[in-house]
Amino acid sequence: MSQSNRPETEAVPARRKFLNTAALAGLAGVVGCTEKAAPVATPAAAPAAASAAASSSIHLKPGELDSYYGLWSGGHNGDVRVLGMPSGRELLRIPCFRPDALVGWGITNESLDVMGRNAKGGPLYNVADTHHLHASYKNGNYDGRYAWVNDKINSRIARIRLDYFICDKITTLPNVQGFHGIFPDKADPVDPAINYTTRVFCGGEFGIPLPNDGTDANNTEKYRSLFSCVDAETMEVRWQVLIDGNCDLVATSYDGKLAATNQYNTENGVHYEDMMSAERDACLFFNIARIEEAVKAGKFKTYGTSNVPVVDGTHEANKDPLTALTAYVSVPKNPHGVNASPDGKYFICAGKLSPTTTTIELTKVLDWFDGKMENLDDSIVAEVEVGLGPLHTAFDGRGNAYTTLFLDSQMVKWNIEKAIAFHNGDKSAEYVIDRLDVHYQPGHTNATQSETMAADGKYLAVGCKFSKDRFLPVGPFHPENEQIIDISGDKMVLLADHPVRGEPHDFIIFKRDIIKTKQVYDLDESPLAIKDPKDSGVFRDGKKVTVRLTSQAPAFSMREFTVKKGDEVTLILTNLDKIEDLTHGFAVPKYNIQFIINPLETKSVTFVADKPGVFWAYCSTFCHALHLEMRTRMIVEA
Ligand code: CUK
Ligand code: CUA
Ligand code: CA
Repeated sequence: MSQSNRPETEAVPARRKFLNTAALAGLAGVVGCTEKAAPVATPAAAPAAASAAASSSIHLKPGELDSYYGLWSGGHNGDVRVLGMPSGRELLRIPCFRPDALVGWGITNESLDVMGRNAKGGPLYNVADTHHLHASYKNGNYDGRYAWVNDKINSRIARIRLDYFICDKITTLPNVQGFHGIFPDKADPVDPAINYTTRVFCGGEFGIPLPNDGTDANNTEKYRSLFSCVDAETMEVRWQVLIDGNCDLVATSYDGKLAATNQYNTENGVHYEDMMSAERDACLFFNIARIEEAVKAGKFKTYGTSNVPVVDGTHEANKDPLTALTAYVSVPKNPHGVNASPDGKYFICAGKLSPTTTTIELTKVLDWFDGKMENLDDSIVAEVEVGLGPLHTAFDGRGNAYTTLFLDSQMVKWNIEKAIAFHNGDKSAEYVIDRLDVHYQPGHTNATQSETMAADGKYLAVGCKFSKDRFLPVGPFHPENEQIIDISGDKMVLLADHPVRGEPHDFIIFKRDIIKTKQVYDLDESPLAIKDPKDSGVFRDGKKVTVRLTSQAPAFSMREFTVKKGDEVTLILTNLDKIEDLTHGFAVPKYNIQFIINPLETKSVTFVADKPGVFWAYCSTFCHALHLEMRTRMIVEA
């Protein structure tokens, strides 16, 4: 069904018309609407009254615990934020891609082993841009093992261990620039016994010449994007798919058979006008079992110095449905997010430059791959108008979808089956159920358990990209506004605003009982652990010196230790306090050393003792009434 000949529904007034005139007019619409609400935005429709009327309260009494965890991508901080929900209280930041001065991430050897080192031995990069965070699945629900987060700038994927809430591995994707969408699979496409995550899929957004060694830099025809599969356990890149167009976000099916990415640049354009020149782009599906067969059969190439197998997923090579690795379902102009409904039936692409959402039925996509359905686009079961600038969709497990409308600064709640009925010609099907103003310009949204089969439809969080007038002014750079909405009833009710530092994108919210954390370390986690304070000391091997130290409040195992100027010192510290919450720190003036050490944890740092003198290495985390006295002297002899 084309955009123009569709009758308006009552819920979709005429002003929400598709901006399908000229490409530039479309973009003008984007910019114009953003400015519309700036900076003298009209106050929200009585948010205070709304929250007072809310059936559920997000206010927790002192000592009361939240019922959900939230994991948020930390944006340019390159970390992961752990929130209690629905209170929105921030509990922890897990450093991944960038140094962190509290934890000592980027300072300790253990963190540098994860981050990678530059030529001087420091962290490989100091910048990051995390967008998408998703967790491992089992039986269609989160299993509390891992979460993964992307770094768009340097095409890295980090894994978080959800037992210790630490980052334990980072992998750089080869042949890719602008790694954006990320999603773990939920089952194996072939082996039914594997009903849990073993792969993580990664979308490459920016086309580059392959290999990107300067040869074809000006030959834009040769710019390509790849879709990558990373092994959930080893974190090695298993395979990649060469595609036409680009990847943006990623979704996976519950049966493990399909992954998909929305494509806004099927044009392979290098300028935005080119990227928005086509009326329709695509949602590109990957047949996981067939791709892995092709890899096994040796039907792949490699590029440059990478030995990751790359299979051919281009249009040209995949015309026969019975052997195709990929399928390009058409979706209106420059779609954004793609989200899987919790009943496992549909992927929903948000229109972005089109005021529509496109609902694709997965069994029909599989029918096409099996040669049972001729026209691939017949897998589109609904394409309905929802409002201006649809970006991302969440679900309540009751058949409703909640889509952010960036330009309208609204959440729209719509019913999927009614949208399908409307698309099939039942014009009385009122699929839009509710709209709520949010503040302002929402990007990602997610509901409690939304992307699992256990979606429970209690709370919805909305990541608003602009806060404008919602908080005390703090100069030109505004915080963003994460809003919390009660979606348990028919009407959405705004419950709270939370300022956040820029710029988190995606997040997930899940029941607290999914997480089983270890509250103290296991001494054996580190091969370097010093299990007995008597094993402390200074051990010399030429110019290489190992200092072995333990901590037990309120003292370190050595009151002083001596090294010589020019020594390469590796200091290993084990915290032998086993009481929960008894964390010490270790800070050395002038040596750029500071890290924390949790109960029974071991960390090490390596540095050259290039400054002679006395250095009071002190405990930097309040641990005891004698915390200030908890020190040791590092003496560097000239
Ligand atoms: S993108 Cu940020 S609002 Cu990177 Cu998921 Cu849509
Ligand atoms: Cu140990 Cu403060
Ligand atoms: Ca496009």
